[in-house]
Amino acid sequence: MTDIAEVKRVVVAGKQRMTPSEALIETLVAQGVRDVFGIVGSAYMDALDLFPAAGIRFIPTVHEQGAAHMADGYSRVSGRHGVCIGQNGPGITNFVTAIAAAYWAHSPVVAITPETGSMGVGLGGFQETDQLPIFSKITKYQAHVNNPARMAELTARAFDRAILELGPTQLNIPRDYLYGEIECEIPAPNRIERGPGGGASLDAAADLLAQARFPVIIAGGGVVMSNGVEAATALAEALDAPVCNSYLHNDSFPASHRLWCGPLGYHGSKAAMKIIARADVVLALGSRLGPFGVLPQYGFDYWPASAKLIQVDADPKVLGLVKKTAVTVNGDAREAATALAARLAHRSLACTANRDERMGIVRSEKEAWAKELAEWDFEKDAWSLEVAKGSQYMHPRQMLRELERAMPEDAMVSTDIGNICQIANSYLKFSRPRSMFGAMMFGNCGYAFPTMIGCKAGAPERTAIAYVGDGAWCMSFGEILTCVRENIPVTAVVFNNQQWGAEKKNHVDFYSNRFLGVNLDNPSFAGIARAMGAEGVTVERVPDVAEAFRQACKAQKDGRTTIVELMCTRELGDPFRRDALKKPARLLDKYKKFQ
Ligand SMILES: Cc1ncc(C[n+]2csc(CCOP(=O)(O)OP(=O)(O)O)c2C)c(N)n1
Ligand SMILES: [Mg+2]
Repeated sequence: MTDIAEVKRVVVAGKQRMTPSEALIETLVAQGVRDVFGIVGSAYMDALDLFPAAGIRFIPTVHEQGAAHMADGYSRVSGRHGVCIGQNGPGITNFVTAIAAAYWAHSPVVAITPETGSMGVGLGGFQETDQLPIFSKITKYQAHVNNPARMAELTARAFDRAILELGPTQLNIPRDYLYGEIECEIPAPNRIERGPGGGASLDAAADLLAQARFPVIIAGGGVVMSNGVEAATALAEALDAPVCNSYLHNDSFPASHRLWCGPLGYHGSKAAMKIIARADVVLALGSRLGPFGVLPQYGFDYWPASAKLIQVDADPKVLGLVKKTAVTVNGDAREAATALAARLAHRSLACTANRDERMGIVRSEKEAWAKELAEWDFEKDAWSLEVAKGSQYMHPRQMLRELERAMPEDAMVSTDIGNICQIANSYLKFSRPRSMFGAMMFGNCGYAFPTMIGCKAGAPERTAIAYVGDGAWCMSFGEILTCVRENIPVTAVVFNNQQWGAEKKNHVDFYSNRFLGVNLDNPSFAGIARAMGAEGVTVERVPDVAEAFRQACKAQKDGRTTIVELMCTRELGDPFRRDALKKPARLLDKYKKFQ
């Protein structure tokens, strides 16, 4: 067996005769691909055969959805492409949910999708489906290899476009086109440098910031993706402007910094919300200001509607899309932050006059929120009080605080979609970028665990942690086998409240506790983990959480994956979709009682 680490990754130079499989693999090498996630299939076996000799590791997964999520996590942590591949037809349709998730996470994932052979298309042979329309709305670019001679060209373009357009792309290959002989040259990667944005818009943005009396910065995902945290920090310091993280980007500005306020959005920081509510100028740096991330929270509509908004983003299509802007800058977040700081360096700033007062507000709001969280032990609504009464299990907030206390410095944390995972948003603080991997706006249950396996594959030296609710866990725990078989150790923290809690909360709030399909009768998840070759521990008491979590994280150093099953009460925090649900109205007699 070839030792991949020993392989010299040199791409063949100049025009050469080769097979299309060889052209595909050589182009992957040219693009810097080291790992590919997938499930084996006859459709691409001719290319797969060459992976080891090319120095590419094939990481077999349990499910293709897992493979594509892993590619997403891998790309988010490394800033490089994540790549997945599968069998034509069902292997490829299994990618769909995860590619949609990667789309909304802006991840440069390349889905390689072998397709029915060109001579069989339309005949309804085996495993046939039209694979381009399926991905047309969830990819930034679709390359279809319409002739084997174009294999290298189109492969390279799929990789280039994923970086250029900040999102997944598809490389669709009729399976018979991997065979034969072609003559081609392997293209070098075409990386296009991004600039800071237009000079006039940067001037206008600098003018607004210089005149601002209470400037506030929102650091978005673009700050992370552009490696722009230092530049954002320098700009914030130049203005002494408080900085909020955009929703689920808690790693876009260091929590240890005096100007950090915490995340906006669902179960975010009240301090961040109260501070931004005072802004007269908001600089959204590398953020599309997605509508779900700026909704009122805690009964408080914090968005400063009369403030002047400067929005900076690398994608021009998101500028001014959701919130009314005063100035838009189409640029890279890091470059734009640097350009703005340079423009402000020798100017007098209106906000210098009230600096001490502003800093006092930032300090006191942060202290107040920290105190509120420290004293917020459990949910206080009638239903939560009732179900938690007499339960021997843990209040989620107390448990989340313990996890926060024991969080390793180098942690990467992914969060799933669920009530407890969202409450965790208040308790996740990071000092470095590429540390938080929320399920983002596609919001699919089952995201966090496979994504974190991909993160660990991309950054094996860091501690990998997935937060997952018990419902979502059952969608994804199969990938424990990937951790074990492939020696990719991860810690999964499973919040076992025996329910699809986030949806149950809607039954409580809107449907008079008419529960349907939300209660879960669970097996022992720790036991399942052990049966699958991982470690499994169950924790029922708050004082035991931190130690179990620490041990599980430490075990990664010995290559061991641990599932920490935390037994929680059935209490529930604020609902997800208060914005989208209504009290039921029934017009037909037979349904009248369902009000
Ligand atoms: C794939 C998918 N199916 C269904 C949903 C709807 N949904 C959102 S949250 C949720 C409940 C999550 O339950 P669990 O994972 O146990 O976490 P909890 O809310 O109990 O903390 C469901 C079913 C979804 N977001 N994604
Ligand atoms: Mg649950």
